[in-house]
Order: sequence, then structure tokens, then C-alpha cells
Amino acid sequence: MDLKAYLNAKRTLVDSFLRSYFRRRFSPPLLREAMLYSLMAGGKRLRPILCLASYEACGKDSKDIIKYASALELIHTYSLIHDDLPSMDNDDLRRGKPTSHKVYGEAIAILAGDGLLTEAFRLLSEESPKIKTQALLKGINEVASGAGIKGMVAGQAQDIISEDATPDGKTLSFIHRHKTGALITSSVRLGAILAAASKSRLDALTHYAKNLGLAFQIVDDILDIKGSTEDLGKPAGSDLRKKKMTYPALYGIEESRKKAERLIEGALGSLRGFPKSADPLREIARYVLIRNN
Ligand code: GRG
Repeated sequence: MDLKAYLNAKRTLVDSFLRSYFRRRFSPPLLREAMLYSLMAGGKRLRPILCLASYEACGKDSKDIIKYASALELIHTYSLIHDDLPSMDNDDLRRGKPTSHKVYGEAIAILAGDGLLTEAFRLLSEESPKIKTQALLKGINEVASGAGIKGMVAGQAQDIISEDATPDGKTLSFIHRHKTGALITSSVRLGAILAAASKSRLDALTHYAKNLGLAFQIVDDILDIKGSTEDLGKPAGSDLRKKKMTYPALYGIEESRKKAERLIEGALGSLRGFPKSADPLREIARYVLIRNN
């Protein structure tokens, strides 16, 4: 299959949903502008695409769930805005553009993030004729778990607490599995839950997503060293400068790459029983190893 064409097609669907969702103006205009500034700055839309691909892997038509998948991008974008704040990572560049607080000031950046997070759950709670309410409720619970205090927020807190600390494998694994892995896992699981997948399918997709999420973050750590600021759209080398706990810092680049490769093999293995409609998930897993941003 042509992964590039697949990613482009899905990104276009998500982008046009988001554009149309926010077409109506609301007050104050500056809040809307700040939300849209970060949302439309050109992210890969990986989390929505994973959700759509997971739904398709369960034999469904992903057009049914564009709005639910898009809600994941609102959560992801909020997390990036807050992550960049002076009180967190204090970054000036994101998605190749000045960060939200650099353009709008800290207070509006915080509120833009708050707005995106809250709006995501409003969107997720809108009923749809294609999805059973019971499945939707389960999906909302899933996303709240992945984004919240048992997921991304916990990982971010541990990441901040661990700056300057001596790297150790257990803490590092906790940070990566929660900060990045949890929302990726919930994205894949949301697709399966909305498709009312069987328990064995949901378990297999969860295994796929956990492997993928950790591999994604390990590759991110490597790109921070090997990648360019231009490709990354954020300053390269910032993990080192901030003395972050990373896989290369603890295990070296070679061992980290091998670890990412083993995780992707594991992810592919968990899709063994799935039909051809799971090919996008398979290709996305392979792509994670060769991405440059
Ligand atoms: C503020 C609660 C809270 C959490 C922030 C996601 C996150 C947690 C921090 C971001 C720090 C970071 C750069 C992590 C590396 C992995 C990652 C999430 C990269 C950004 O995601 P991509 O590559 O970005 O999907 P795009 O811009 O393509 O959407």
C-alpha cells in the first residue's frame, strides 16, 4: 500500500473537519485565534490517523468517526502548548513556528490549551448515529485515562520531576510510556472501542499501540540528537541541554535504535491475526523507524 497517500488522505479529512468545526467565531477572538494558531500549524495528525486506522482494522469505514479521531488532535495540541510554557520546557519553537506563549503571552497560551482540552471532550461526547452510546461512553473513559492522571499528565509530571536526576531505566520507561505512549495507546484503543471490537482484538491492538508508542518516543529521543531543527520544527539537541532522561542518554544511540526495532517487530507481531484492512497500522509501525520528524 502507498502509506504516503494514505497519510495525506487522512490528514486532509482531519484538517478539513477541524477547520469546519472552528469556522464559527466566538469571543474573545484572540482565544479562537490562539487555539487555531497551534492547531493548524502543521502537525502529522498521527493520533487521529491511528484511531481511524484502528477502526478500519476492525472492518469499519473510518468516515464514521472523523470527529472523534479529530478530538485526539485537540488534546495533543493542548499538551504541546502547555509543554512549551516557560514553567515547563520553555521552548520558543514548535511545528516550525514560534510557540503559543511567544506569540500570545503565557496566560492566553494556557487558556488556549485549556480550551482545546475541554473542547475535545465536548466533541467526544456528541452522539453519532453510527456509534452506539455505550461504546462512545467507553471511548470517552479511555481517552480521559490516556490523557489524564494515569497517563500523559502523570508522564509529564514525572518528566519534570526527573530533570537533572541520574537516569534510571525504570523511571525512563515510566516517563515515555505515560507522557507519549498513553495517548497513542488510547488513540488506537478508541478506534477499536468505537468499532465494538472483540476483547481479543482490543487486546492485540493495545499490545500493538504500547509497542508503537514507546518506539515512537525512543525514535524521538534519537532524532533530538541526530535530526535537524528544520526537519523537527523544534530545536534539535534540547533534551541534552535540559538534561532530560532519554534512551540514548541511558543506553546509547545504537542500543536505543535496536530497542525501537524490537518494539516495532512486537507491534507487527500483534497484528498477525488481522486482515488486510490492518495494513495501514502495519505500515505506520514501519514508518516510525524511518521518520525524520
Ligand atoms: C502538558 C500534560 C502535558 C503533557 C505534555 C506530549 C507531551 C506531554 C510533551 C511533548 C514533549 C515531546 C516533544 C515529546 C516527544 C514526543 C512527542 C509527543 C512529540 C510530538 O508529537 P508529534 O511528533 O508532533 O506527533 P506533531 O507536531 O507532528 O503533532
